[in-house]
Amino acid sequence: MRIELNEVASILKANDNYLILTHRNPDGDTLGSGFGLMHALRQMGKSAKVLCCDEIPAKYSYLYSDGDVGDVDGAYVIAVDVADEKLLGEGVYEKYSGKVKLCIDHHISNKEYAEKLYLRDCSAVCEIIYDLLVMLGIKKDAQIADCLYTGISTDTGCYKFSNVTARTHEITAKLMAIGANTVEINKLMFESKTRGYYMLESAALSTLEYYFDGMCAVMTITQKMLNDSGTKESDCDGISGIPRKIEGVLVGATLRERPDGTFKVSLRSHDPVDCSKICLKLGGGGHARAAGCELSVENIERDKQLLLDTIKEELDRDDRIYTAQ
Ligand SMILES: [Mn+2]
Repeated sequence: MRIELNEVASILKANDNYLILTHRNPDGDTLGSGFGLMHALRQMGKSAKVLCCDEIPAKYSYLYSDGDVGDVDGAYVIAVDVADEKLLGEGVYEKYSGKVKLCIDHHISNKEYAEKLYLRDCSAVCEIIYDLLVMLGIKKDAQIADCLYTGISTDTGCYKFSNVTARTHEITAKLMAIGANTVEINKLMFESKTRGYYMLESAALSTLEYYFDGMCAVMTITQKMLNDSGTKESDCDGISGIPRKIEGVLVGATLRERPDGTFKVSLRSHDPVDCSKICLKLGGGGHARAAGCELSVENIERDKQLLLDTIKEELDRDDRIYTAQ
């Protein structure tokens, strides 16, 4: 059931003993909104913890302290930035499937799996958490400001993506005034990559293929490339944005091989190509300009062709796409 933000505030006031779930391969928004909400709930005198199926990458360590992460028995379960229950990931999904009471999300593709859902199409869940904290009268300290700034800056590609609105900047101005360490966070999130990352990027760039008069670019990252470069998933933030940056490309796809041989597909597009529509047809989801889905292991060539056909359908859908060239 969809609810309004004031109902979310009432729920948070009425209950206690919270467990906040993030999505697997956690990013700045799911962690920033999770820990931001956790700090706020504690300020309200409630107990709260965050649970993630994967290890939290070290670069996010400033968001929390020891003891903030873990499972809680009999908790009121909240999911943040999780569009589909399956994205809770191994272990957490099995345990909490059908048990999420409240979901706060900004993915238009949200599967409505939670008992109650607050959904708003905005740049980051952290924007919603900001409004929620204002409504709850929470004193926003520098720690909370760091959490929310992390989510907003990472989900907007440091304010470069089309999901940025005037409101995004207004909230950010408030977070800066409260004391968010924007310079330090920007350096950690955007201006610092491992040596392995650049080895991986170089290998990945050599795989670029172009389709449909150069309107689609496909980049492939294999397990071998990941192993040779010694990179972890969390070192590769932003790599999926590369194909879309190429001149003339309207939709960029990055295919990343998992250890089991399946491929994770990340799509990025320019207006008016809708990645969410393409990925929904293939069992995934996301936003209009950034979405994802999976390719099975049995027949990668067949599945890749299906992906290309689905992209082509979306490119053909709208005359503006061709006349814009
Ligand atoms: Mn997000």
